[in-house]
Amino acid sequence: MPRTTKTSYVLEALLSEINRPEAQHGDCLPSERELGERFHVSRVVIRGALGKLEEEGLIYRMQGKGAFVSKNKVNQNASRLTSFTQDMLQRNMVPGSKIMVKEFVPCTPFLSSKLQISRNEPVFMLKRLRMADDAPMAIEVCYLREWIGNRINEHLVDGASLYQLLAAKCGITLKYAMQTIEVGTLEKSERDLLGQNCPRCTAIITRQTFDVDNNVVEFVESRYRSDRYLFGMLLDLENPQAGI
Ligand code: 16G
Repeated sequence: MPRTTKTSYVLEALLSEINRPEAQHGDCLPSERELGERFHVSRVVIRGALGKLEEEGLIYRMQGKGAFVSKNKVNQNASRLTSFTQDMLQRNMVPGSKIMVKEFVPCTPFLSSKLQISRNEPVFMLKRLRMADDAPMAIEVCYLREWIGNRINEHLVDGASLYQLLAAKCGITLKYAMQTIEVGTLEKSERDLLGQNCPRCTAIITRQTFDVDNNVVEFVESRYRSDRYLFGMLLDLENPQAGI
């Protein structure tokens, strides 16, 4: 078999491995020697195939450490109010979610101030693992008012969109949100959910979302995989006439 044919054969095989939904950014590929043995080809052929994958941005190499899967980060527009489902669909990714917990919990002083409700009112808590193309992306813990929880509880199944249910079952029209983004670290239990190869560093986002009548609808605290996300925003000059 000519060398170019062997290279294409190895390339195709590696591509299908990299494109598997389970393959994550940062996964280490086997060494050149191991790949050579697996495909029964020389190291020159393996290097040729790895070189092409690197050119395409599908892997990256680190001196002395090997080759790693590169999956582009999701660039989330942090200035627009969208749902996770919308975000993923816009990127041609399949949104998914797995419900970890959904239950009514007592209100705390913190939640009463975030949801702007009395401390006597129980709160509906929804904890979900959010996925894109079956790969874990974030853990979201969402708090909603009791009446909202009562209306949506039975419709909340894995994969359902909360924002769609808020509109369809509660007649809620969302208007704006106040969001914070900070850097934090994941606990072991969170890494167990997000994947063992997930970096310990995480982006913690809180969101307080309001409806058209300025009522708080949800308070959410999410932990996003720092190797899969970056947050972009459009900045306007404070006073365009005056310049900087
Ligand atoms: C986003 C929102 C979250 C909201 C969820 C609804 C951030 C930081 N958070 O993940 O507040 O609850 O979308 O998504 O963007 P869904 O409609 O797909 O369930």
